[in-house]
Amino acid sequence: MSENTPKKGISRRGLLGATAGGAALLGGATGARLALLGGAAGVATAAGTGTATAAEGALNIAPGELDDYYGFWSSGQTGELRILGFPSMRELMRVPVFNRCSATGWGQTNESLRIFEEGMLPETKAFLAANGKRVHDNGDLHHPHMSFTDGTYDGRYLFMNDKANTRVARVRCDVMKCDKITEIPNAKAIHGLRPQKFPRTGYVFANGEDETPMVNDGKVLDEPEKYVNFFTALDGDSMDVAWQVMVSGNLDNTDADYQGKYAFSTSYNSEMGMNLAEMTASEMDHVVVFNLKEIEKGVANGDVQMLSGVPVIDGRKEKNKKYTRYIPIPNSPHGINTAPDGVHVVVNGKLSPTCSVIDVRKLDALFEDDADPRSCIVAEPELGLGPLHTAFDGKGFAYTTLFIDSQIVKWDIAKAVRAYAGEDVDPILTKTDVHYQPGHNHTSMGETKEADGKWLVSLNKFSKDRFINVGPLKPENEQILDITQDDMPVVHDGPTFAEPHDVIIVRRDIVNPVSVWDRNDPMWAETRKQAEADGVDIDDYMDTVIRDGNKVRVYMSSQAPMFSLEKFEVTQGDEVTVIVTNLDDVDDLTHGFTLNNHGVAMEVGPQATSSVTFTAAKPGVYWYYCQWFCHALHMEMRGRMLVKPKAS
Ligand code: K7E
Ligand code: CUA
Repeated sequence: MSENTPKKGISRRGLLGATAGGAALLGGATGARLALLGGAAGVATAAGTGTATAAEGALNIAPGELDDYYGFWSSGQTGELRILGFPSMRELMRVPVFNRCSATGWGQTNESLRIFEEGMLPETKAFLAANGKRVHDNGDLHHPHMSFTDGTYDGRYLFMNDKANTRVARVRCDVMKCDKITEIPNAKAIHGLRPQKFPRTGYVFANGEDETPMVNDGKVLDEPEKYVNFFTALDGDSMDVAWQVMVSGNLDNTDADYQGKYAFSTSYNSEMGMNLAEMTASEMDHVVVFNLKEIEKGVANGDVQMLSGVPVIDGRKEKNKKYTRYIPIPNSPHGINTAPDGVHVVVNGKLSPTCSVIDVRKLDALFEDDADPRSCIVAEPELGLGPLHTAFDGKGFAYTTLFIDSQIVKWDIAKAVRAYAGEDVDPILTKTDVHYQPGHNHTSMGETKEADGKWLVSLNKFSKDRFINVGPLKPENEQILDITQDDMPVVHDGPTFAEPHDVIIVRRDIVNPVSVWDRNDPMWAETRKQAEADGVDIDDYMDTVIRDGNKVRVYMSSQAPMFSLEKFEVTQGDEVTVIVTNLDDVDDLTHGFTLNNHGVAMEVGPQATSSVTFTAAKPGVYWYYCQWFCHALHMEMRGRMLVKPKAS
């Protein structure tokens, strides 16, 4: 890997600017091949960081003014969802999903544990128990996407994947909290995720990235022919797995059409290789096209095998051709993006300098016998080095990230189609340098039929010298480009912590969260049942301690600046559950419950109920306090738990 290390005295910035240096980032033979493939396309043509113009006004949201868009950001290995105001890039909220959150108690409160455990596979429960845990406290959240109705966002839900622990989660947009986490059986490492766009979501499509032996019982390692992979369709309303399709090759990213007929997934390892050399061996990989109507028929007719309780269609290459088609695509394709025109689907070549454009109107014919598997490709423009993801402006232009060139390239879809048909036209309009190594990009409303062509955000994996140094671990850099201008200048840098993969930019009128919880919210329905059994009304003032064997349930309410209980007593060894209802019904009046030296803390939003359970193992007096600044007497909002020593 020595060629990847910049020599002393050569600036990182300068090295990355050069095509060969950029290619070397990928390392070894792959990098060398990229450099060869790149040719002239590798030469940067753009002006650098643009000088801000008209966009400056729109970007500069004055104090007290509101953004035009919600940005829903993934956070990669941090495992949470982030909400930013866009285009100001002000971080508004972090929504814990696959992670353990110290502030809110996510992963610790009974309400959140229930959500984690409801959708968990039995073998995972057993594995966690063997490790003294109830939930995984990490996740790798790559792709947040909103539910659709009729081809555009409908403001109901956000769906997101966990690559680390093979899960799909849902966040309710009314309260911006996670309400479902489904662990996907059979598949391993859910990566690509997209909702069905039409007629509605409907299905949430989720790709399995890591192949495993068909019977994964620890007896097979080096027999690649026994490895399979799974494409999963969840029901977005119930979050149950509706069906799966067994496929050949691995699956990377996915998208759906605007007709409700097809979904598509890229595969960078059609070879089913187990190491880097094997995975990148062939020049052509593929996109798998899933025929939704045929798959639904197959499931209804029982043309499935049941695996872990899920109906699984065999859609492997050369099998039942009615369910899937494999379109050869050069070389290890990564992102796949459906254009707002409802017709074109762009497949990003990654190790190939090209994007392949599918015309969805040609997909029906693709499923006829003996159809040329590439007959649906209508363009394949050479864009530059390392195309990863493409965004759209709704005006016929596409914007592709070039990872190795560190650029966004703007190109004309119609011209690319004409060039592919033999006409002498250049589809490339302009290239803008970004800093550095962009992965995903996204345009305002760009993955819907309401793409508005105003802004593009480029999610850059490296920030290098762009900010003052914070040590060996650098922030990433998210840049905004003004795509209303022909030269699409960079108008904003936004450093960010690990590791936003993807983002959606949603018009703010579509998203309408509440400010105060509804007392009948299902989030604490189970807690309510227990309270009813205990004869406690959790909607009212409460200061009741129920003893039930060695279980103690402490019911209290909070109203700024007081808990209803200034003290309570338990005995060493008791299993204690503290249930708190926040009776304040004012905007922005969140309380918390933190118990000193017990690792216990939870958020209790206005009109919410939260509960937490722990074992009182240490005799003594322990103060609990409110950790959300709620009142001038917030510091005084505290009380004592007495743990009496066990009589021995
Ligand atoms: Cu990072 Cu969408 Cu997981 Cu591309 S993915 S860069
Ligand atoms: Cu209640 Cu601070």
